[in-house]
Amino acid sequence: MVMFPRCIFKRVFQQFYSGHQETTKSLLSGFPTALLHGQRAAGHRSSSSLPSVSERTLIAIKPDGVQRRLVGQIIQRFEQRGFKLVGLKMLQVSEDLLSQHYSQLRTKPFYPSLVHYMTSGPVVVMVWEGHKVVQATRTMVGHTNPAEAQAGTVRGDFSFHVSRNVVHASDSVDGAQREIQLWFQGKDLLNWDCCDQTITCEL
Ligand code: DAT
Ligand code: MG
Repeated sequence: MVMFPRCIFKRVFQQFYSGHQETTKSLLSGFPTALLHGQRAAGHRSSSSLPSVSERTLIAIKPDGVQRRLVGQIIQRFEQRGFKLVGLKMLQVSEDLLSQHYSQLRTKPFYPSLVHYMTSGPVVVMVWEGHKVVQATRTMVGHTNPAEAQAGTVRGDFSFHVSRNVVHASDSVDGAQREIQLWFQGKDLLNWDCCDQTITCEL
């Protein structure tokens, strides 16, 4: 059975009862084509008028996640949830970048070992976009200490010690903005339209 998003049904009913059968027909026939070509259905607002879905966050797969070949599984979780990947790169982090990233932790006793761990191998750093993405990805990542992280979270499923907790996720919208600017240049982030944009939420 072909599934149509609620917004299409709503418009079809409105058009049908107001006697615009031609428009109704074109709405229905146009839907699969629009889907295939990654366009929004007729009458939908453009992404520039959708501030509620434009939130972004920084997620990094730490060296233990990369070494343990967990990159694919971790990315899959965020894709599957419906978030949009707008930036991705792999790099060996410098101590300088890391000290800016973790500036609030510099005085902590574990800071030297955190730096050692984070600079021990490549990391995969990403920017994800979507509605309430900061809060949702924090929940998906789980408690800082994997011993307390729930099963089903990334840390709860893939790790057991706070010193090797596999992923980083920004903890606030402001923090996310700061971290994204630290790790990415604006030109490295892509604005693109997901073909499922009208399927995954009503805007
Ligand atoms: P989170 O990564 O959940 O945002 P955080 O910002 O408080 O947590 O700490 C950053 C990282 O520092 C964390 O992911 C792992 C490390 N860390 C935190 N507390 C630690 C501790 N008590 N011992 C060792 N490493 C710790
Ligand atoms: Mg943090």
